[in-house]
Amino acid sequence: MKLEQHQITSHNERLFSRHQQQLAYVTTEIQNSALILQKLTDFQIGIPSWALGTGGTRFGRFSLGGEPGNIEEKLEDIGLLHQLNASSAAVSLHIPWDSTSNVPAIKAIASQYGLNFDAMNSNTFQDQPDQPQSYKFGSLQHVDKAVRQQAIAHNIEVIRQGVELGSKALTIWLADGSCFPGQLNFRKAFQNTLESLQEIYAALPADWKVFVEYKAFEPNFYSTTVGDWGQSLLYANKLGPKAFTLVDLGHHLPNANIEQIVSLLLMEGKLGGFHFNDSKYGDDDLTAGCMKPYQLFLIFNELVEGMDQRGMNHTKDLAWMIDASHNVKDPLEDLLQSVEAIMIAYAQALSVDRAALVQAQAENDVVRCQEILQHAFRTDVRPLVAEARLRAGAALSPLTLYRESQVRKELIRNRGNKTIATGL
Ligand code: PSV
Ligand code: MN
Ligand code: MN
Repeated sequence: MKLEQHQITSHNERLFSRHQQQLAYVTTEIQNSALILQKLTDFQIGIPSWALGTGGTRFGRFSLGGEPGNIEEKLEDIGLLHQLNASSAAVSLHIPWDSTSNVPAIKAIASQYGLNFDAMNSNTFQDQPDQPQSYKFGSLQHVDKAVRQQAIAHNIEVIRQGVELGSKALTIWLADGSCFPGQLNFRKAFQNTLESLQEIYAALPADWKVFVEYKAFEPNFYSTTVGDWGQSLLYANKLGPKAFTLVDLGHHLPNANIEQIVSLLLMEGKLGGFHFNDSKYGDDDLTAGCMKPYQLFLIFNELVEGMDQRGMNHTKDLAWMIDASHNVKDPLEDLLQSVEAIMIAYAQALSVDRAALVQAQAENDVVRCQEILQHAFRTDVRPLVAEARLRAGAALSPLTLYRESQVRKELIRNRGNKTIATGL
């Protein structure tokens, strides 16, 4: 399903005069609004192929209907998102959940919707029906070399598929770890994982990157072998210049200062990518910005400052991605909300009076520092985000248009009521 251009145009016409009033106000409030608009227009974020259906929990799953059953339909859904917000131009695939057996067809659909292929994700946390070795006790860390070899070969195969599609990165998230004290020799597990990663690294094409994603807990509940940013950074440093740390916002212990982690990883040139989501408790994978919007803003504040310091391109030099799961919401609506929240936080961070902050920090004027940040956070930048969409030919209010066009009803009509999309 695709929206007609006239649907977007007439939606925008209806909202236009109100939008203009709001925009006029914010552009007088914010000095660098022209620059922010340019950065927002350039900004694109990857959508994970596993976030397009309702995920469920181990207590059950409630089908929404109209969910994509294959990669072609997933691309169609992301195409729709991109039509609505002009900011979702990439898909991140998960192998073997996504079958890439028909590369020319997949590439043709992607280009029809203006989509590229973001980082490829391997899966060595589940056993596949036809595989000889089991990942029950880990994959790249496993005590048995045959298991490690199988997991290495899988990652290399994922790179191969990614090369065909035009992707430029591999994300490795490992469930490896232990559930009970004594189960694992930590150093051996680390060494085995490092050696395995080295073999995968050696198979990376020259222009590829590998992202080592960390997570503190789950499915293992005593130790995780890539459990925090320190472990991930150790691997990334030992592997070489093509290896980077990937920060998933939901993968930290409670109250971790994620913005500080981001700042230091950037300083080291080892921040490679992001999985945006939000959480109240653990790896909840909720809509970005729904629980801790101030934290999201503070993270972007570090990103903007750190990237500018290093002369990095905000759009190209980091892999921006969403990693979410939906139990009660329509996934497409949720993803529209996430992208909006991320762009709001980005715009707010871009509006921080950086020279004033530097000066206040130098003078140890703590109150002024807080005032500067909170002024940016409390300024309503939503009209700027909407204007960037308007300029890119997308909808002033994507969620409103999604509902008005009855997209979900149409998807259910096309795909049926009892649908399952692969994913977490
Ligand atoms: C599991 O926690 C997880 O959500 C990781 O964040 C990965 O990025 C994702 O699954 C896909 O493997
Ligand atoms: Mn993740
Ligand atoms: Mn996760």
